[in-house]
Amino acid sequence: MDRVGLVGLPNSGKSSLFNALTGGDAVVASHPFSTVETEVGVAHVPDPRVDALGKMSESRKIVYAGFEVVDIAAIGKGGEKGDALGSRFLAGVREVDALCLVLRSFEDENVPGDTDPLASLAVIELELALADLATLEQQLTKKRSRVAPVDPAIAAGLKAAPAAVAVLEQGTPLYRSSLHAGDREALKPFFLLTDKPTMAVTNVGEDRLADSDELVAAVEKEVGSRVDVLAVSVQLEAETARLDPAERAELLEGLGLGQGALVRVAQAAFDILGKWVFLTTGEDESRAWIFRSGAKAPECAGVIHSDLQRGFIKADVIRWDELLEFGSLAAARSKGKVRLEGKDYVVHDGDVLEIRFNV
Ligand SMILES: Nc1nc2c(ncn2[C@@H]2O[C@H](COP(=O)(O)OP(=O)(O)O)[C@@H](O)[C@H]2O)c(=O)[nH]1
Ligand SMILES: [Mg+2]
Repeated sequence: MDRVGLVGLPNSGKSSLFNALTGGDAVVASHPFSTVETEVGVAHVPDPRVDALGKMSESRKIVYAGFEVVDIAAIGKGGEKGDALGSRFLAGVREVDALCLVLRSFEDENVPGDTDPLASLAVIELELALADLATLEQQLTKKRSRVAPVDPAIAAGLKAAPAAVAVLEQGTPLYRSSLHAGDREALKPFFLLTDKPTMAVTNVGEDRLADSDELVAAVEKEVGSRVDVLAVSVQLEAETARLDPAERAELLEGLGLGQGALVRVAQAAFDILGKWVFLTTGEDESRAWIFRSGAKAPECAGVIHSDLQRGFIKADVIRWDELLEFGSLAAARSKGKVRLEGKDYVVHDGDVLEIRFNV
């Protein structure tokens, strides 16, 4: 499962966002450094496509796509300088597949901390860039003292390192830079923090929801086009997280919050991670599965089970909304609307698959 790490200054609303996404009970506290342990939870993404297919097939079970949310221990200014919290923070960031920067934009005199999202962004990015700079300099020093030939992957990384160092020395994260894709790829063996797909959430106060677009535009202008930015009124969303889904949907709708933060954050996360969703449906279950965008049918079959990839023969494929029109796979098949696709079929987001296999 993909892991998305929440990264932000103390009191930016990370633990509240964690709760809003997972429906969980992370410790929400109003003083810095109270949540130093990293929390991990799973966000299940409500998906009307799965609901509709489940109804059509009278499925006993509905399974949504999920991703892991990691509430990473807060950083403070100077946190990278090797103190316990700093190293725990960096270890937490290193373990995730994507970063979600949480930028406080709500005013509350009872909650200490900066409320300017751009100021928070600058602090966070500097911390991350400095950590990456230290990693690369370590690698380059090691290289100078090395006698034995280096692993080719590391050698390619070292070749790309000086360009990355030049960017990081400016305090600029790599996800903002114009480094070539090839160089970014070559740097992979160093597990750099700012080389990860990144998104940002500005946590707007419930009283400033109307200013959301403006806040988002300001952050977008600063971080550049590679970072997905969205506004979430985190506390409001966290308060709805424990309601049952129908009640929650109604409340969010009433507040003008649409599908809510969970769906929007999930969409952005899957987008920056390059992930799509395919679906399966039957009496047992209707289910959403996450796969690498651009993957072919056998790789998708492997997401369900490795046997299905190993013994892959063909896949029956139909788009979810087309299938709904026919009311069943059998009906769609009898009208010749189910395609039989082979090993080279590139699966689309929203495809319903039935895998034929033999092991
Ligand atoms: N008024 C207001 N308070 C918030 C909002 N988001 C978080 N808070 C409060 O800010 C404090 C810190 O939030 P928390 O999620 O623990 O932040 P963390 O330190 O980043 O994990 C808590 O008291 C929250 O209730 C918000 O959107 N509006
Ligand atoms: Mg916290």
